[in-house]
Amino acid sequence: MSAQVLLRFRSAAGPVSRCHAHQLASVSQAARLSEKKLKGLLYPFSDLEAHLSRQVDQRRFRLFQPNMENLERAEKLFIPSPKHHILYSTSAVRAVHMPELAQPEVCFIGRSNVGKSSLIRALFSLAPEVEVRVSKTPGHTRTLNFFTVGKAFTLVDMPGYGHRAPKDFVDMVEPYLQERQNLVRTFLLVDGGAGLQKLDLAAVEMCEEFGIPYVLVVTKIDRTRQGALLTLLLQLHDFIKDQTSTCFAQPFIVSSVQYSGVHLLRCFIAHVTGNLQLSSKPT
Ligand SMILES: Nc1nc2c(ncn2[C@@H]2O[C@H](COP(=O)(O)OP(=O)(O)OP(=O)(O)O)[C@@H](O)[C@H]2O)c(=O)[nH]1
Ligand SMILES: [Mg+2]
Repeated sequence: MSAQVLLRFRSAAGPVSRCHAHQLASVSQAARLSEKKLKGLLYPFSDLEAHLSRQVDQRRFRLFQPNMENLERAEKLFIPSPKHHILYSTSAVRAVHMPELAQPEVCFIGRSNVGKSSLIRALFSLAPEVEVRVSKTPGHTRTLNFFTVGKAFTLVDMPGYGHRAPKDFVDMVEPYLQERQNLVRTFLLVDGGAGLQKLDLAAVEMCEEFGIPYVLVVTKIDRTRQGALLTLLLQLHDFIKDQTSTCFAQPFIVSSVQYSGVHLLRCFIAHVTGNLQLSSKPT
């Protein structure tokens, strides 16, 4: 395995210790919070609602709003067990080196430093043996890194585009996005503080050109003022409506530091990979 591989599975054997998992990593742990804080953590848009003008149709930000029972059902997929291994599988730089897998796959793309690896680390926080390295230095992830989640799905971390991107970024990422048969959803991360940048628009164009289903995810919301975040969300909503055709209508918002939106994203991944049929009880 190359020294540049960022994500490493430390120990495939033995019982899983969750002693290092963040205290808000699971729904049951988070349930100790006050009702308002819990709601803000699981459904981060709820913290912004009060600041929205009544004229804005808020339903469009709640298209995917499963109840807590569904969040907990989805979470089980992210907890390893002797019959359900969650592990780093391999890294690749070219399509020929990519593992041939039948199970559904999701991938994470975005500018370097936007928080892709951090979000994956937060998603896998209930499987702490899966070590995900992040760095303040942009351009840290240099390869496509594959993680298998039992037989349920595969998750792929990608190098970032922009500053310090690998020279062969395009040769690495484009064929993957265009040709990967089992890719069911691409998560395109946008920095909450920076908003949609030129390079993000190029990534959107690429997804549109390939006709692949993708979702916008706004990262680092713990560092973004609420007013700025709301403005960005409204802008993204109009952008998705007017300028995209394969983008999911609702942008997700997350903080990998505070875990906001992470449980909801786990549930969305479980759903789009066909591992969770949503029950219809309201939130
Ligand atoms: N405050 C805050 N910082 C974050 C968050 N997510 C990531 N970061 C920080 O942003 C920096 C970059 O994070 P990474 O996860 O390595 O970013 P990346 O998109 O994987 O970057 P490349 O691999 O270089 O493409 C690190 O210093 C992280 O700690 C977040 O939700 N909140
Ligand atoms: Mg990375």
